[in-house]
Amino acid sequence: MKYESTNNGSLLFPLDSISRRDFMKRVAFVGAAATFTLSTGLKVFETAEAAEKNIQPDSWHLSLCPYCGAGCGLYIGEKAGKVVAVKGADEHPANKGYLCMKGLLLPQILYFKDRLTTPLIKKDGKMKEASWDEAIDLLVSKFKKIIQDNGKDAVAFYESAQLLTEEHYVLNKLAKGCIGTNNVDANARLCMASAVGGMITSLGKDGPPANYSDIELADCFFITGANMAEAHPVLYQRIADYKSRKKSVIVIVVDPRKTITTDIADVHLKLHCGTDIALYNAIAHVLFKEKFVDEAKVASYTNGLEELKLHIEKYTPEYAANITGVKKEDIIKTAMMLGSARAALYFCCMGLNHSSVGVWKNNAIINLCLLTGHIGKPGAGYFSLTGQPNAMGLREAGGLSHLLPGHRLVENEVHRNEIAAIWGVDPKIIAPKPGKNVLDLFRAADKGDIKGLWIIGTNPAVSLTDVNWVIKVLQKIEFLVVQDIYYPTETSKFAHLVLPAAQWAEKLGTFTNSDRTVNLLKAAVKPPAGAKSDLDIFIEVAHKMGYGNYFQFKGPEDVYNEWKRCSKGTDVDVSGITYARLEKQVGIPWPCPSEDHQGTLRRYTHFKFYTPNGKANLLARDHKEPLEVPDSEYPLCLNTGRLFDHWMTLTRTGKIPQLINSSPESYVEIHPDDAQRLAIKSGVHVNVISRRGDVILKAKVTDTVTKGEIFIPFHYGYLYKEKQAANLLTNPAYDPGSKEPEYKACAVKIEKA
Ligand SMILES: Nc1nc2c(c(=O)[nH]1)N[C@H]1C(S)=C(S)[C@@H](COP(=O)(O)OP(=O)(O)OC[C@H]3O[C@@H](n4cnc5c(=O)[nH]c(N)nc54)[C@H](O)[C@@H]3O)O[C@H]1N2
Ligand SMILES: Nc1nc2c(c(=O)[nH]1)N[C@H]1C(S)=C(S)[C@@H](COP(=O)(O)OP(=O)(O)OC[C@H]3O[C@@H](n4cnc5c(=O)[nH]c(N)nc54)[C@H](O)[C@@H]3O)O[C@H]1N2
Ligand code: SF4
Ligand SMILES: [Mo]
Repeated sequence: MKYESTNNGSLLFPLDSISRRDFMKRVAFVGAAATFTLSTGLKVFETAEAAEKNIQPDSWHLSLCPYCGAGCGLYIGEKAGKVVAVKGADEHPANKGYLCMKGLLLPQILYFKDRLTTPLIKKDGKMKEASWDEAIDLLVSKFKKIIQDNGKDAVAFYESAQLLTEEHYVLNKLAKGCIGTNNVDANARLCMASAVGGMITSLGKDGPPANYSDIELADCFFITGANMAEAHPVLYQRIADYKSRKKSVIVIVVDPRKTITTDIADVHLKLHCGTDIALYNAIAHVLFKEKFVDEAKVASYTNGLEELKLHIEKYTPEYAANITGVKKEDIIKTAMMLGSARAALYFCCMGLNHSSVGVWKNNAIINLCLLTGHIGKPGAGYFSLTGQPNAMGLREAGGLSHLLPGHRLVENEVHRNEIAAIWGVDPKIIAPKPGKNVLDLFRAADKGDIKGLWIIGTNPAVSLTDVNWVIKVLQKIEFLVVQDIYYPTETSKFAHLVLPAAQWAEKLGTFTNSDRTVNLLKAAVKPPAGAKSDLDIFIEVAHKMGYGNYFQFKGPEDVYNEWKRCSKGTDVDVSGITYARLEKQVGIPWPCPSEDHQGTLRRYTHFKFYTPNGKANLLARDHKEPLEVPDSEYPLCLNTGRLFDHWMTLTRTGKIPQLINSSPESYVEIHPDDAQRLAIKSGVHVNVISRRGDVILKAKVTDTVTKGEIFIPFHYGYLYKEKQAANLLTNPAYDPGSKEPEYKACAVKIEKA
């Protein structure tokens, strides 16, 4: 058995040269640090049972992976009503047949023992099985009573970017267009909100300019706040493969940690947590100074060139080096690389967004694209990586508390009228004020102002900041509904009503992945008896609430067709994308205004932006420290993030031995100097304490982190083990523009456990 080791130390599995059984055995031994390339030929992965009994699928259904926003195309192998295998779709433009381990092991998630198959109602403190009629009647009567006694805004919905676009659309129509509350927010607030804020303020509209096909056309990659090797492995593998084929390709990675992604970097800018703006401003400073900015040309498509030039005068490489801890020579070198690149792609993710200056960080990056002309041309552009599989579709369909479908705003009267006309409702029903973002929603529930909360497809008792407080609030809510695929989760344990949902492979609908590509997900099998699709649940509730007239949908395609009408003429026009087309063609990127249109790979090719004068905005942003910085009592800065084999709060991947075994418990990365000061050795358990809570974790002494900074993966909730959740420590403070929490910086101390 021969392994190929790439220049980044990750493993390439020449799968066609090993047997399937060998591969399965091997998977069990591979740690979190490995990424995989499955060479074309054998990309099938079966359930253990199917492999054991050599079961061949009866049919293959073209669909999509339900995990990260890379949006890998795959086929679901079905036999006798069960999913027995998946294989990568060679023809899908995102992954060209490759899947990471999470995708390959998908069949197992359908058949865990804790799959919900009946609604549950809490009676006398105990969960009791209930019929669907009982469950929906309870939900409807409780919500109606709360609204009657306390007003429409006493109820709220907290949904998930892992739902289908059709589901977002229907839920938002019910809340905003029928009940009349804008209190619908989503976990996308914890994720993409700052990137969206950055794109809107700089370019005029949400949605990244570039496309995955730009990867193989770029000659420089600027990857910042993104650990692509672990969080978007298939896209990372594309970059790594391309770089190994084309030696002149340059990779620059900006991250406070050394990661698997930094392994392929020509330059790793190991900045202090939260100091990006100083770094990007200094790069801009050098770009001007070294005459890489064609000022006349840039002025022709931007506003604010002179102001920006003046603003960044003080951001000399020396000045920024002091703030960021990055050597001034490296800042200059990076600027020279970007300035001389023909085409650079700027991949950005949560290292930018999880910050109290998240919007500004994205503005400062987009400034660099605009100054260098790296936008609107092959191989170039700002590229906000989508975290969850359908965070794009969620925003398209209006799934945040300030949005309406088609990237419209609740505050805008014209937008409200346009949507009310399509919904067939009185425009006055749609409230003109944005609803509450998720953290404020929990604050309002804490005060007793929100009394009915319906949580769908998200696990805030692990994933929100300051989860001690979140759990207190969950316990206090008068009527809490949780709609999930398993029971229990850390959140559903506090519910008064639990609704069992169908999941991936059991329901039909669309997702939009990172590069604006709309994909169709197939229902390859029926949900377990007793579970219903989120869409069917929303529609049933709408009917029972008395809004049946507005929800006369025969199925997901009907819903999609109504959503399509909302998109017509907007920047996110999907009116040319139909289910019939998506059956034949894997993925079409919007805008796609007509059925003979092939979709838009690249935006802004004419350097016309969605601002009043059509020019993009160069925005002068200043460095600001995180809202909680280390001090003498809490001397360390906590950074949190992801591991390759683990998905979010582990409700799915945590039950798959091949995945969870790579890191079965949480840990904390501590720099050797800090460890020495605290007399801590690798392997011992330590107590990490913030102003809000504490965790007890195994120490990993390593120079992947910088002195004064520590790292904890965020995946583990209390069902795994008490006192492991990184969010027991984090600060529930947010960016004032995007309201996205500062997950990646708060002050902590470490004591021996
Ligand atoms: N395996 C796996 N993949 C996933 C997910 C998962 O749970 N597991 N979740 C998906 C989701 S929802 C998301 S949002 C994405 C997230 O994908 P990523 O954003 O790539 O993942 P993170 O590990 O959260 O953060 C990325 C990096 O940001 C760095 N960082 C921290 N602070 C700063 C800073 O101030 N500046 C800069 N420049 N960098 C900083 C961290 O050290 C970390 O390495 O992943 C998606 N893919
Ligand atoms: N400290 C720290 N905290 C973080 C982050 C971080 O980097 N650091 N990252 C943040 C980010 S970017 C994100 S996106 C959030 C994610 O946090 P969550 O939204 O809590 O993530 P998941 O664990 O994926 O939750 C999805 C839930 O939906 C269920 N589910 C799956 N499929 C379906 C379905 O089809 N229907 C229904 N109804 N339910 C379904 C799953 O079982 C699970 O309970 O975490 C945030 N929290
Ligand atoms: S890279 Fe993302 S979308 Fe692709 S298989 Fe892995 S988790 Fe799924
Ligand atoms: Mo996310």
